[in-house]
Amino acid sequence: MELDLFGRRRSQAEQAAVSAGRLPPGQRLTEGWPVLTYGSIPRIDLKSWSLRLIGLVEEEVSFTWEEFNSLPKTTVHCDIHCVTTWSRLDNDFTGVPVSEVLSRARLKPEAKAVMVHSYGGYTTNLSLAEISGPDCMFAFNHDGQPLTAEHGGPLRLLVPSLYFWKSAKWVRGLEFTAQEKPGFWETYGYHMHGDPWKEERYS
Ligand SMILES: Nc1nc2c(c(=O)[nH]1)N[C@H]1C(S)=C(S)[C@@H](COP(=O)(O)O)O[C@H]1N2
Ligand SMILES: [Mo]
Repeated sequence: MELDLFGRRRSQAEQAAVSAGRLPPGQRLTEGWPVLTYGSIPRIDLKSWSLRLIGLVEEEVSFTWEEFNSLPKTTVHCDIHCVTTWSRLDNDFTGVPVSEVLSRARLKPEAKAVMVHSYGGYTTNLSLAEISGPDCMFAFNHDGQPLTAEHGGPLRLLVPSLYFWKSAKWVRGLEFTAQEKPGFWETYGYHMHGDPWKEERYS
């Protein structure tokens, strides 16, 4: 039986995840799927739902729910890591790649960063390079089922390479900016970047 950094025993599954190089430092495997939300779940009406691209764009872009659903979709298989130390392996998220959405906007050349806005007021910041990653998507489905409201349905952002607070639930828009400004948790000391393999938890 192996011990983790804190002298706790690891389960066989957790030890296998460590050996496979899939459990970042300081993380534990979780069963199920915890819900982490600051505040309450926003009420969202699909008839008035939109996803908007604003800020440093030549023209603002807005998708209705029907328009958004007609975009090309893909599935990403990934592990997710919450800064509160739980990790969940082998998730299948289905949705629209961020690259598909960005290709429908004309960004100004000064655009280098993104503030992600959610229904309910949550925000989080990312560099444009980070959110353009090939595994980043706007997800509707998890493991073949529509995302429940508590997990961000009808639509959430997925940025699997960073701590999960960057994967904004109930996403409603991307605001392009020249400089990266701190979002909600980043204002309270969470790291601006948030790479779990570098343990970029707080700054
Ligand atoms: N809109 C919104 N998105 C959010 C949050 C939130 O409070 N509001 N919490 C973040 C945090 S800290 C985590 S770990 C994940 C949790 O997603 P889950 O509840 O589906 O596990 O959502 C992230 N996205
Ligand atoms: Mo989190």
